[in-house]
Amino acid sequence: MKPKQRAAEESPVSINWSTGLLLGSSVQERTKTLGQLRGIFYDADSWSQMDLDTTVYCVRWWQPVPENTEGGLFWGTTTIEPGLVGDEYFMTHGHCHQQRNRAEIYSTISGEGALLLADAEGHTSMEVMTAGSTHYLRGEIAHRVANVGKSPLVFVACWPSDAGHDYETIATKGFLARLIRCHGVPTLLRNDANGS
Ligand code: PAN
Ligand code: ZN
Repeated sequence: MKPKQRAAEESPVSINWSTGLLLGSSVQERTKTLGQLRGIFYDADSWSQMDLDTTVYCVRWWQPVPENTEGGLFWGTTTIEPGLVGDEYFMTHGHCHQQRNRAEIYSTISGEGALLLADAEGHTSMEVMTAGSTHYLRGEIAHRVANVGKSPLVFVACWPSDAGHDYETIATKGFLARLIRCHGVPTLLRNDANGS
């Protein structure tokens, strides 16, 4: 008898809830270095003087169904290292979903962070991320996460497999505010405000 072929969604994947580590042969991994985040941080001078091979964050994710499958789900863990570029915290690139009606849920495993959310006009708000905090990201909202603590920030995410990632829109019509360390405190500062 022929052994039963395993569908992708049947290959075992496990998560360590203490560390957020996602394990399994089908788990994919993507690391983003400072060099790959050119143009994302406000203080380009400070950015250019840093070691551009420094890892800012790593995403490990599971795609149990092919990308763009309607009705499917993806699941991933993001780990953002602590650090600053000038006064701006290490953060993810940020994106909105190609399909603007595809929402997402984030839940924090460990660390201290800030979830930055921007509407279509770029108006930006912030939600505090701390162990256990769970966040519903409406489909049309651009999102990025900053690590404002001294240890890695780890969070899990679940999003529809046909959401798609749009990294272009935020480059032109993105977040109107950035998260900076001001007197040691994470502070949301409008891009057109003075000083950082
Ligand atoms: C997350 C993000 C992850 C990395 O899984 O993709 O945190 O951020 P960037 O994609 O902005 O580099 C998610 O929001 N998925 O939709
Ligand atoms: Zn997303």
